[in-house]
Order: sequence, then structure tokens, then C-alpha cells
Amino acid sequence: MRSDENLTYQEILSQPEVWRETLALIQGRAADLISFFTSGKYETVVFTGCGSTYYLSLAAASTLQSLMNLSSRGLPSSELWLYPDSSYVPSKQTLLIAVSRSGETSETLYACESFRKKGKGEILTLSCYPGATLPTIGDINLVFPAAREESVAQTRAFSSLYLASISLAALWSGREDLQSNLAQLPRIASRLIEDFNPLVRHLGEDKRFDRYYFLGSGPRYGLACELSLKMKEMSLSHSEPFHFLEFRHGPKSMVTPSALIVGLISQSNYGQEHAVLKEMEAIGGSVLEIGEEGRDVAFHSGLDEQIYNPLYLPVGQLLAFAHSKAKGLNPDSPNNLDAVVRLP
Ligand code: F1P
Repeated sequence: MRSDENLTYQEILSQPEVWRETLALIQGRAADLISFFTSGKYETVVFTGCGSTYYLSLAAASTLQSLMNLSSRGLPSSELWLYPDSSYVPSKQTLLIAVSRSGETSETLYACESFRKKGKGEILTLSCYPGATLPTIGDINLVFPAAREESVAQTRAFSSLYLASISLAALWSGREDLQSNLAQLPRIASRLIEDFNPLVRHLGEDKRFDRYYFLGSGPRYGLACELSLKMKEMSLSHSEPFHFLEFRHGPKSMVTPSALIVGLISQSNYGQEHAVLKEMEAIGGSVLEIGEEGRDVAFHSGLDEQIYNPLYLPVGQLLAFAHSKAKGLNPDSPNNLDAVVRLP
């Protein structure tokens, strides 16, 4: 099968257009959302989801906390459901933001039910299928049908729901400047995909590599987790995510000439993060640096660091896709995986 016949490939390439629709949908609900956020008087926010949407929760919580100065955590839905006491403080006014592509993942539905019974606060849901269960559960429900997917591995659903979470944080924080920054992302993502697809494909097809490490810190840790999951799901390869400086504390012992280390480099801590990658090169690994300026893949977005994070995603997704094809696999249907996990 040619790459452009794969659904996953089409879904990856469609992201800029779907991002435009995502941002327009939030703008259309802006007044409702602002009054919901301001009337809630929340003391804390918990984002939740499973698999990809759990990783999204990690990244979204990190961004919201930085922009709002409001304590925020990302947790797997199963933890909220089975371990509510260690997940949130029932007496604190909490906003639960539940995220799910399908809107049908059992653990996420159960987490919302249990929060309703035990917690103090409201639920906001983000999902992609209008007729699903999750959007009937929240106090406010945002559904992004343009981000629906045929493939099992999430690509545009993840990036669009993640973009939605950043747009919500920008709205809540009253930062108009960030909203207009966000509107530039689709155009920049189109250019990036066009400019860097050949380089990324070349790396993905490189038979030297049998292990992949994705490094990211702050909100980029959740993105590193998601891109590592893409590599596993699509290409059935060994892949792990780490916070940048954590990689020195043991994991680097796995670096060999067959390791590709993908760095999701920030601007604010460029020096420390770049030094980790240099060290890994010196001990025999190969590196791919992705970031705003002067990297192998450079965004040149000129945007705020909190805003340009979605740009890391299409590049990493294309790498996983190319590696899957090079191994003769079908990235559209990963081994042993269902699009939705429904508990019996
Ligand atoms: C969550 C999820 C997916 C994963 C897998 C099983 O689904 O964990 O991220 O790829 O196919 O389900 P959802 O709740 O976001 O629909």
C-alpha cells in the first residue's frame, strides 16, 4: 500500500485544517466558556483520560497551571475511578476536565460518575463524537466532529483536543494575545509538514534504529509520552519517553548506535536540554532535535512557547508512520489494539 492510501497518513496531513475548525468551535462558545470558568471559583483542576488522552491530560494540566497559576494535574481515568482519595480532595472546589476521542472509554465514564458522587465541582468534557455518552455527562461539553478518525492510533484527534485545551486555558486566563497566536498554528503546521516530511521519512526508514527515546519537559513531557506511544502502536518498536534531564539518571545506559533520541526542545531551557542530546550523541546515539530555532526541525513560529507546542506532534507522528511502513506493517491497524476499551 502506498503511504497516501493509509488512513493514518491522511489523518496526519489533515491536521492543519482540522485545527482551524477546532479553534473556530471554541471561539463560537467563548462567551459560555468564560462565564463557566469565572463562576466556578475553582481551587484546582484535574484533567483525565486514557492512553493518548491521559498523555494529553499531562500536557494540558501543565499549560493550564502555568497560564492560570492554578494547581492542575493530569491523571489516568482509572486512577480517578479506583483511587479517588489520592486523585483529588473532595472538599476542594475542583474542575474535572475529561478528555476522550471516542467519548465511550469505560474508565473515563466511570471516573466522571465517581467524581459526581464524591467530588465537589463541575465537569467539562472534550471529545469527538456527537452521539457518544461522554458529551451527555459534563456540565459543559465540547465536541469536535472534524477530529474524528478511522485509524486506531490517535493523531489528529489528539492534536485537536490538545489544541482545544490550550485554547481553553488562553480564554480562561484572558490572554487575547495567545488566542491570536493560536490562530497561526494551522498555517505553520502545513509548512512544517511540507518542509520536513522528507527528512523525517528518511530517518523513519533508517534500518539502524531499533530503539527510540522521546524527551520532553514541562508540557512537552505529555507530548513525548504520546509520540513514544505512536512509535509503539504504529511500528511495534521499543520506545520510551522521559523528562529531559531524567534521561541521564539510568535510561542513557540503553543508548547504542541503534538508538534514535528525539528531543522536544524548549526555548526557555534550551541549554540544559540540548546538553543532554549532545551527551547522548557522544556515547553513540543519534538525535533528532525539534524546536523553535536552529534545530533539525525548526518551527520559526515566533509564537509564545506555551502556544507552539502542538507543532511537535505532526513531525513525531510522521516518524512513527514512516518507521511502520519501513517495517512492512500497516500503521492503520496496530497489533492487539481496539480503538475503544470498553470494560465488561
Ligand atoms: C483512549 C485509548 C486510545 C488508544 C487505544 C485505546 O481512547 O486509550 O488512546 O489509542 O486505542 O483507547 P479515547 O478515550 O480517547 O477514545
